[in-house]
Amino acid sequence: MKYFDVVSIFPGMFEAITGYGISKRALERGLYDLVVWNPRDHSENSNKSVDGRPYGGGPGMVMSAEPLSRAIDAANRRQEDVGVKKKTSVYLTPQGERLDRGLIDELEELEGIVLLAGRYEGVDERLVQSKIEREVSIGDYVVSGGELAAMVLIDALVRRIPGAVNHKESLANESFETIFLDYPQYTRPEVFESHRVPPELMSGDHKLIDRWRLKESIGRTWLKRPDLIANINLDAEQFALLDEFKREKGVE
Ligand code: 6GU
Repeated sequence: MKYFDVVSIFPGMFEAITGYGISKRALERGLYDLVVWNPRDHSENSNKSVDGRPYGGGPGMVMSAEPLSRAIDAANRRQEDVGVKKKTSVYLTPQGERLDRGLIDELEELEGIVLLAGRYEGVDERLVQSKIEREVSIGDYVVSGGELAAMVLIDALVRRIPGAVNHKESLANESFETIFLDYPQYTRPEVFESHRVPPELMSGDHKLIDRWRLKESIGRTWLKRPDLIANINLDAEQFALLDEFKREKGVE
């Protein structure tokens, strides 16, 4: 069981993961739990405000430390109540460490994560200093709040929980869970706009199919992600498959 507690002023956004697909089914199967804490419920002023104008001036608003602090405390308390031993607190921000497979590997070791999804120009720095252990970004671009980033992180972790993904093989086979990109997929019909399904896939010869798929995986990685290939030491078989791919495609 994994425990996610998210602090966000838009709890409804998380229905995107609790309400659909693999992450919905994993929740129903009791493989993880997700609670969203709204700082607005922890605001003590009459307008239930959760933000203020930035000291020093400038555009936009800043999320106030106090309601966020109380919401994070409630989130941490619930993690304690359910008996979470290894946990961390993550603030989703473009200033954070880039999310990649290595970071997902690290976070996978934990039983609980408290996630803070910021909005506006950010959150009061004193709150980050006092309540946040790590800062994480999903890439070098800006989205309008931490919610989407938090959901990316949660989904990437949930699909690694044993039992979350139906086909046992599909996890380990996926791009980035292996070193190469995925091979191309085809389904009916056999001919679409005069393009046939590759004959290897229609052969029924599973050794031939596996070899073709590995060749396509290596070839596509070389074509689409030369940066990844540069960091892989191809063995003799892989090198030969890449060579075959290049010759077939008439490249290089
Ligand atoms: Cl974590 N938050 C926001 N608002 N934008 C981002 C991001 C996070 N990571 C990349 N862009």
